Amino acid sequence: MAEKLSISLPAAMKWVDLDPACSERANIMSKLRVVLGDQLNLAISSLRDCDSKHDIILICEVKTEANIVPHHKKKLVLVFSAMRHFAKELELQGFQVDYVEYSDKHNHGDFKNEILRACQRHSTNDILITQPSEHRVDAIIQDLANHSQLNVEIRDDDRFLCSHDEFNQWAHGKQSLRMENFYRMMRVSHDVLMDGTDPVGGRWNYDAENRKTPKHSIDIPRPYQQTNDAITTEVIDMVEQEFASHFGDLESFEFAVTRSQALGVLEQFIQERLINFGDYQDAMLEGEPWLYHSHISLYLNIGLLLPNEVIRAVERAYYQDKAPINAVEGFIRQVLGWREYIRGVYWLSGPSYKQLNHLNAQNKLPSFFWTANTELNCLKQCITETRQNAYAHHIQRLMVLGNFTLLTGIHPDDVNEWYLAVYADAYEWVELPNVSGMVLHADGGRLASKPYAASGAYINKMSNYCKNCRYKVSQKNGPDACPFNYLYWNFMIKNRKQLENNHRLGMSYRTLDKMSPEKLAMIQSDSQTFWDSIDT
Ligand code: FAD
Ligand code: DLZ
Ligand code: SF4
Repeated sequence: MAEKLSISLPAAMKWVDLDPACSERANIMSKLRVVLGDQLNLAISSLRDCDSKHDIILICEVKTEANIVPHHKKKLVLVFSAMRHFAKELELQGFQVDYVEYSDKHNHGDFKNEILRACQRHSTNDILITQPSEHRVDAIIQDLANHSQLNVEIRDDDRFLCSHDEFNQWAHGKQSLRMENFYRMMRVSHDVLMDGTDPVGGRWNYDAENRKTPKHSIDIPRPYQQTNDAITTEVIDMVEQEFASHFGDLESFEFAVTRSQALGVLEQFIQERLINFGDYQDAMLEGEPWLYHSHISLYLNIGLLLPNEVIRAVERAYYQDKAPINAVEGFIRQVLGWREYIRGVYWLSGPSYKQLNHLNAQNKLPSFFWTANTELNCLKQCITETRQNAYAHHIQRLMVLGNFTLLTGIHPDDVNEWYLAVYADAYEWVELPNVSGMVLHADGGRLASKPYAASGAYINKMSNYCKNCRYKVSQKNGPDACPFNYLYWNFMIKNRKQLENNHRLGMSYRTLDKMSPEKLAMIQSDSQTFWDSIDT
């Protein structure tokens, strides 16, 4: 038996019984249905046909997942509390749940050994699981399936609308994968916002109307809040004790932790924010982290909400005249388009995507990304809000934080680690393509046709951050100039070889070519002086 079982069991743990006769008995007896911390939905494929009399549902809190990066404390509370609430809900539905808590003294702290230990506890060799959402955990489950005498059934992850096969079929033979084309295909195949074969309203995309500059006077509703129950309070205490050194503040934990609460977040978004979602989608306002965004990614990504119900609810709101087409289409494009597309690219690209570094970025992440101790007000605001809320909206992540890491050439490993740690919605399948593809251009343009590099003018246009900044956004060079201004041109100079043939950057290179040698020298020396002042 030891020969066949290439997975190593802890010394104290002996495999109970792997002879075929017993396997057969186990088949009749019970299946171990493993539910991971991001699969918290009764409709998940691993729970389909669950036999409440015989089958055991295993949910386990493990060290490896909690410590793979210094996850934000609020993210840990969200995941553990949602897992515990989901286990309770399953029990109320009459299922048998085996829940392993983080501090259980028998807990081995990783999926493989906890699944094996549970098989032993329940005398079964039959395991059933929905495919994990990321390569690392998928490999652990494949390892169990390939190298042992266990019967492991891995079912498709039905928390998404586009299966791996469908995405691969769409991508097959395409030179470049463009989200807009994928999105239109999804609109048609799922019949979302369609008027026969035409898009509702006559246009596929209303993005041009979604770039309003914020005004101070806009009245922003409060985000969803709930009062923590005993389960969440216990988890908060546990996280405070066990993860004291992790990133982020734990004060005012107000996230939803059950499906019904998450549905409440969605409902509140549709009633109060959707109407303005489109107009202010790209806006950034000091002291207003939540704006008119939906704040549902953290629930979609752990299974408390499913994409189809979100899309249909928002589509319904349009037909009930609750929101205009630019808001509804803009929102649906994010969930039906971007989210599914990003996940498709992640799986199509395989684990090696993580190693890509097309622009050969080698710098270390500045330490102020963890402390918010910087004089660049836009970065200070976005990092402070990230520390407080485990949340920043898309433009903050892309055009402030991401833009800075792109312009200063931070190594993709450092940037990916930071994004995976600090946001409550961060899982590798969604974080990695957004960071390495969308922000850092590390994939050479597979995901985005050009790097989202921008000078201070963009940040000034879309936010009010520059008003309270010690730097002057209107100045291009010198000690008081906005660093984004010279860093932008320095980036274009440094990466000329890789970028100058990109037709979307043609205008920038033509402008660069008109600059005097003195101006170019100033850009480079300001950038060097700035970088030398940064603590990494
Ligand atoms: P809204 O603005 O209300 O948008 C609605 C929904 O659309 C989101 O809930 C989300 O599910 C989906 N969505 C929108 N844009 C994207 C996108 N680019 N990729 C995938 N889904 C999208 N999103 C994550 O869920 N997890 C991450 O780890 C993550 N990391 C990111 C890192 C970077 C550098 C960037 C630029 C974006 C990242 N995003 C990530 C995408 C996006 O920023 C968040 O989904 C969004 O800010 C979540 O807030 P919200 O729910 O209020 O979104
Ligand atoms: C994010 C997370 C954390 C922090 N902890 C756990 C855990 O203890 N147990 C668990 O099943 N899942 C956890 N998760 C979510 C997993 O990271 C996620 O399910 C996998 O990464 C999917 O591949
Ligand atoms: Fe950011 Fe530059 Fe504006 Fe300061 S001036 S907030 S550094 S964009």
